[in-house]
Amino acid sequence: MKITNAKVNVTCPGRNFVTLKVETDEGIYGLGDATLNGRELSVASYLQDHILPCIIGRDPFQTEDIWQYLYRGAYWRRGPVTMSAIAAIDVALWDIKGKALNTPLYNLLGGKSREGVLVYGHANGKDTDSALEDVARHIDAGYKAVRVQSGIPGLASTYGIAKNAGRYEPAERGLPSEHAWSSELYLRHVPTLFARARETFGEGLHLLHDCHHRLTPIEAGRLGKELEPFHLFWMEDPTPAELQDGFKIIRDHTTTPISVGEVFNSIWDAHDLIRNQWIDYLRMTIVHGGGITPLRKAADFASLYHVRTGFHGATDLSPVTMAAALHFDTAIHNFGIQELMPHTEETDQVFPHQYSFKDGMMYPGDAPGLGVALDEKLAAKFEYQRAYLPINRKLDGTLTDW
Ligand code: GCO
Ligand code: MG
Repeated sequence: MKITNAKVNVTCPGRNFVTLKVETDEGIYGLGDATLNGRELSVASYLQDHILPCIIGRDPFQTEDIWQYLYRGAYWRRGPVTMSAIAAIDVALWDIKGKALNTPLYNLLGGKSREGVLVYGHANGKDTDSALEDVARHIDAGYKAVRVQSGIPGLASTYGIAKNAGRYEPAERGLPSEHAWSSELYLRHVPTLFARARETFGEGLHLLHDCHHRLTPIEAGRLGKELEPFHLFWMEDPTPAELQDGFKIIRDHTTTPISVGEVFNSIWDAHDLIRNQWIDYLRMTIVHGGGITPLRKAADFASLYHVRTGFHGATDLSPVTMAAALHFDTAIHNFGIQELMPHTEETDQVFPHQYSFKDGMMYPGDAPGLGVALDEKLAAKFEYQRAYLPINRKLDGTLTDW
């Protein structure tokens, strides 16, 4: 089999997505997600202008060699643009493999290790009461694990809270909006939110929280310690992770489990975190981590150190990545949990898919390959819209991590 053509699709059914379609001489095609929130067109260009010409004529079954060719052959390694582009090709080739062998992707990754994939949903609200109402709605919808974020008294807006009641989507049209931040106010509030959540819903529900890279390691140690009585499933992205040693400080102070890695794009971003057992869950996902080929190795490495996966699954991860993640989650031994932020109806129509949700679990479906398609005619109706993630400033105006 030979790759005959590869083309990039950019569409905006409610938010932007970049999708790669790789075609072969046997009429089988594969899809890969190349979406990088707020920087979408750079990945489209990396693919179209630089690497797609290099894969035409190659055997799509050679996923390992093609991955090494794109990674080592670039000379300039790593980075979110490069790795998302490589991931799109890698995932499309695994999709082709599954279709050619007439078997779902999970069978190529070890077969089923479990029947369903535990997912967590996002509950949020402008204050504790409304966040808890949203938790109750999630329980009614079947969720067994819920991330809880609420507005912080004294701050006008913050990460994770839907502007108008309903769906939370962090990317916004126009230039980046600004949030205000105070670690002091945040640290005062969050333990009270989780005290109420446990008191209201009991021990049966998994509770998660995302700090979104805002604390220093010692502040995160304090938060983790104060959250211990409420038994969180995890505390996510407590501190920016460029300095991996920072996590030792957090670990030294708390038994609250830690997840990190949605912005990672290489195992080298997590190498020290994993081998020192400073984290419990790795969130680096298939699209931003370079594809299925390297993620399989990363998950195996993590398993040696009791680290499980907890793949990023926000709305900017397209249905193609969601499908790939669900096959992966189904197959590997050290799966932890999968994030689910449901897409808009338009997005689901542009990407018809086999995966499904029932009683707090997701299922990849049994179609060959990924089990997801792209309706190119419909996609063409939704033109790309420039959009950005917000930025964040401390109360005195200093720019800080969002
Ligand atoms: C999460 C994330 C997202 C990100 C978004 C950035 O845990 O789901 O933090 O909401 O902010 O995916 O592109
Ligand atoms: Mg996050």
